[in-house]
Amino acid sequence: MLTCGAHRFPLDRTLVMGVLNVTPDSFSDGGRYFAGTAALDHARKMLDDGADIIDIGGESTRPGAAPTSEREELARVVPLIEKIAARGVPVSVDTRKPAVMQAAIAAGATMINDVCALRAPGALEVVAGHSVAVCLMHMKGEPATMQQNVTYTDVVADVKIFLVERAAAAEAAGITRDRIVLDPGFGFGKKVEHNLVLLRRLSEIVALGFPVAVGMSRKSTIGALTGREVGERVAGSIAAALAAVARGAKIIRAHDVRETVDALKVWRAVQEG
Ligand code: 7PJ
Repeated sequence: MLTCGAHRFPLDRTLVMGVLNVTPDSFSDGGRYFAGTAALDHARKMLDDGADIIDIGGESTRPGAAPTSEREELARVVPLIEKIAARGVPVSVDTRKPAVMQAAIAAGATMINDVCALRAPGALEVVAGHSVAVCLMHMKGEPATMQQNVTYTDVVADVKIFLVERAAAAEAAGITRDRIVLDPGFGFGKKVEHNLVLLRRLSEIVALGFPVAVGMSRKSTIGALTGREVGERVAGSIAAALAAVARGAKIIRAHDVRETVDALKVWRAVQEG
């Protein structure tokens, strides 16, 4: 069972988290949902397509991205969270900043998706003070430089040690287990070979005992394996998602919700048959 505020997910099937970027510079859909009602329309479409959670991000964390000010990030995400959460939809906010977490929760977000795993001073306390869920993600380094000189002796061991430590920190701060999700952070300070090993051995992360989320949708590893540009990576992304589900992933973070939901329906029917 995953508790996201008033929303409770039994986790008897894989959840799909639809990505809604409201940034001018996100790698896969930067600028597209930045103006007018476009973001809201896209959220509505993802919900029609079967998304369980809408993940709203106002800061690009792509390799080399420039940082976004707190003020700017708040202006991008808060009005949107209010509108979407008001419909009773589970909303996650993709942020590293405690002040944005706080404002997002006040606006109705019921999940905090933090690529820094609540390492910013004050972040643990903000989440602990509410009944929201949190996704703790592994990242090696900082977005600006994370893809430079990446080395690991055992990437799976490093990710596991980090996630265990962050989950313990979260629990020590008062965040109950039913609110914690772990994510190995595909592409965050990882080369293609690291991402592949992490995916191949994802069961080891699942064995830590928390629901595992994965986000490989449209990422450069998919591009490297298929030779496709960002907009042509749906099939590759779905193959990666199914490989993750086969190893026990419970949440798939995806841009192409309709295709991902269809693939999961077929997958589930086969498993249950
Ligand atoms: C991830 C994320 C991921 C989680 C991004 C993109 C790049 N959050 N935020 N996991 N990636 N939990 O939009 O593909 O892999 S930003």
